[in-house]
This record gives sequence, C-alpha cells and structure tokens, in this order.
Amino acid sequence: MAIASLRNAEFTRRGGNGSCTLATARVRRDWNHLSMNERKNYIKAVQCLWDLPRVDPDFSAAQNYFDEFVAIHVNRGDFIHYTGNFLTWHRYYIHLWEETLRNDCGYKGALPYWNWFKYQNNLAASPMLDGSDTSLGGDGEFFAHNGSRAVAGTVFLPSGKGGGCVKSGPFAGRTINIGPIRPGMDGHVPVMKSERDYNPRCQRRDLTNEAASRFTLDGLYDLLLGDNSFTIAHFQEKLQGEPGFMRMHGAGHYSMNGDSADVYSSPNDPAFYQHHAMLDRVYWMWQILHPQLADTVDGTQTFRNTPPSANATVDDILNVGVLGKHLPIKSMFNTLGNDPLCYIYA
Ligand SMILES: [Cu+2]
Repeated sequence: MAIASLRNAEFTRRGGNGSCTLATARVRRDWNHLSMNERKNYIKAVQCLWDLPRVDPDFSAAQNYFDEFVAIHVNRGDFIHYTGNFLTWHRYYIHLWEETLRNDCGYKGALPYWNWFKYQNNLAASPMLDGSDTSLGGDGEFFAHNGSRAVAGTVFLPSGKGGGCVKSGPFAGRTINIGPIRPGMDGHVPVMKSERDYNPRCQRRDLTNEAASRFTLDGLYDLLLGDNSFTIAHFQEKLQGEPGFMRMHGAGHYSMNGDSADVYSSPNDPAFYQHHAMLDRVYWMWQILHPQLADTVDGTQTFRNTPPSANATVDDILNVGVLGKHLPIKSMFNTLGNDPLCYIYA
C-alpha cells in the first residue's frame, strides 16, 4: 500500500496544526527497517525506565517507571478493552511511552512498530524477537505445558518451544513485578489480583507461530476496505477478536505469549509497545480511508459492557493515571493535531 499517499490524503484533509506538518511529524517506522544503532538507542532508552522511580503512591507493586506503565494498564484493564475507548486509550498510552523515552531517557527517535506480516511463520527469526543484542529479547526457556487458551478461553493454541523465562537479548534476567492476573498459557498461574500486589519474577514468552498465522492480508483487507470496514463497531470488534476467533490484536499478544498474553499485565513484555504501534497503524490507515467515520466511537465504558455502563462519547476522559494529562477521546483522533499528537507511520 502506498503509505505516502495515505499520509498526503490525511494532511490535505485535516491540515497540520500549528507547528505540526508532514515535515515535522515524527515518523514511526518498522523495527525491521531500523539500523542496528537505531535499535540500540531504542533499547537503551527502555532500559533507562527501570532506573526511573515510580510516582503513583497507590500502585505500590511498581518498582520503577517501567512498572508504572504496567500498573496503570492493570488498573484500567476493565475500562480500556472491548470498550468505546479501546483504540484511543491505547493510542494515547503508547504516545506517552514514546514521550517518556524521549523526555526522560534521551531517546531521539519515534516509536518503532512491529510489522506483523514479516517473519510471521518464524517469529524466532524476526529481528525484533531473535534474542540478539538488537532485539527485544528472544523466546523463553523451554517449559513443558499444554498450550494456551485465548479469547476468553475459546481459542486453543498448541505450545511452542518456549514458555519460560526470556533467556536472551538485552532484557534477559530482568525482573518484572506486577501480575500475572489473567494469563492464557497453561502452567502460567495467576497469583495477583491488582497493581498493588508485588510479585517479582522473570518475564516469560512462548513464541507461537500458530497465533501469528492469524495475521492475514485477507483479514487486513476486510478491516480496511471490506465488509468490516464500514462502521467503527465492526472495525474495532474484528480487530480485537470475538469469542471463538482470534484476530489481530489477540494474535500479536499470543504470538509472544507468556506475560504478553495477559489482558491486564501484558505491558510487562517490552514488545507490547511495538505490537500496539502496529495496531495503531492499522487504526490510522482505517481512519484515513474512512474520513466520515474517523472521529466516531462505538461501545460502552466497560469490558464488553460488563457490568453495564453508559455509551462512550468523544468527550469521555482517558484516564492514564500519573503518566500524563487526562485528555478527552476526541483529542486522539487526529495524529497531526499537535494537541498532543504529531506523528505519522512509514
Ligand atoms: Cu491493553
């Protein structure tokens, strides 16, 4: 797809705002296209988050600023998935991650995304997951288990070759502290109830090609231009997945599996941010292709409307805890709006 024409169409329609133009917007790129040095700079900035102190006195299990991100995702878990704010909350959340890396950790680049369609048959060979020094870690150590159950237990995935602690790459041996709360992998036992329960342990993965096989070009076409592209309700439902079907959002989490396959504490896997950048990239493309729908929401304020809640509106406030200002959903629609977003995708 000609991404450059999409960008131009978006800029022509919305215009830039203030100092945000196509020339000044941050360009989020495919991890595979970053140079070795660019990858190292990103990794160094993520490592810096483990040295920054946590801020929120309520989230007592958080030991550092990396955990602070995990904690708010746990805290808001029931109000940001299968809700009207799913796409915009996560758009804001990864923006704040990018901002923190830049403002507090000296990072100069934009947030890289994980291109789902490369290496999907062999995740372990992917430059993002191959366990090299310039990756976000490789597979976990072998841990015998009986596969995983995804999408509220309705989709079975066979076990991969990992399942235990991530054993290679720049983050090997580091400690995560929050969760697991609702993991999907057999043998990965949920022991925690909240972001206040301290549970230091290693980060686990089970690279699962079977999950990555759910990334299909037919599926992408269906979302962007096909039957499920014509309402925000269909688009976001089919992007996330419904009982019995794992779609792209779930497929990314279950491709990495282990700690990534926990709807609450999944940001424990540092590749969370690359997966969600790709998800946001698909949302961005959909918005450009459907300008009359781009600034709409559908759904309620609670996870599959459980417990029942009001319909979401564009004025609903996105609660990101101490990570940033609490802004309305409508401020997230325009990635060139400059208040606060100014980025495009390559
Ligand atoms: Cu999430």
